[in-house]
Amino acid sequence: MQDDMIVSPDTLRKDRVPPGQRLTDRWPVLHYGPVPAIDPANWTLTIKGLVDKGRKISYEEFMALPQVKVLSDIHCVTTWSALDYLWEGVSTSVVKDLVQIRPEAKYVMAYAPGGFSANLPLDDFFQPDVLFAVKCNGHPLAPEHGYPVRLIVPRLYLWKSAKWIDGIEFMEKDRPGFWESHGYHNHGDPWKEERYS
Ligand SMILES: Nc1nc2c(c(=O)[nH]1)N[C@H]1C(S)=C(S)[C@@H](COP(=O)(O)O)O[C@H]1N2
Ligand SMILES: [Mo]
Repeated sequence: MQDDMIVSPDTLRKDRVPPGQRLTDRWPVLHYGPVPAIDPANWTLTIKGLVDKGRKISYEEFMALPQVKVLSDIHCVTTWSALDYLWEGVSTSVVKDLVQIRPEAKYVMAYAPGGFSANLPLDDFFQPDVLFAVKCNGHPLAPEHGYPVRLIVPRLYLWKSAKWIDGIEFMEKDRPGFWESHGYHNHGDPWKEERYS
């Protein structure tokens, strides 16, 4: 284990597989709509909502930010789980250095092309194992897994981990995202089986 690595706490459980889940050793691909072809030269991360001043970060600026490594498992609500993913990318906590978040902000919405969104309480978004991932297990993300940048929220079902993320919005009031408006649970804790609503 590398000493600069953040270990997601659920990987340290005696039984790492949440209730109702089974292990798979291949990595399924799951999303709504087509895989967008994103040229990093045109990719930006928009930070908006309850911040002092909205920002649009270019890929070059983004890649110059400090990076972290996170070890986590992944759990899809469709009942597959997979263990030991090593993510590399930018910790969500870096956003606090890029913008001043207003104290009223309690939720964040993550956005991706084609109308995708996923909502999260700020407390979940700013856990130390949450990151904007650019690599998985030493390789850049494959297009179908979110290239160039995806969110990874290890402690919640994988639908919160927006692939191809291109924006975040800080909000005072919660609002359902894409899957949450299609019957998925608003929160999505796999250990509590918060699957559907
Ligand atoms: N942009 C986008 N991200 C998304 C989705 C989506 O439809 N669009 N689906 C989510 C769901 S339901 C799952 S299970 C995971 C699957 O990630 P994977 O294809 O890398 O396994 O992506 C999540 N992120
Ligand atoms: Mo999913």
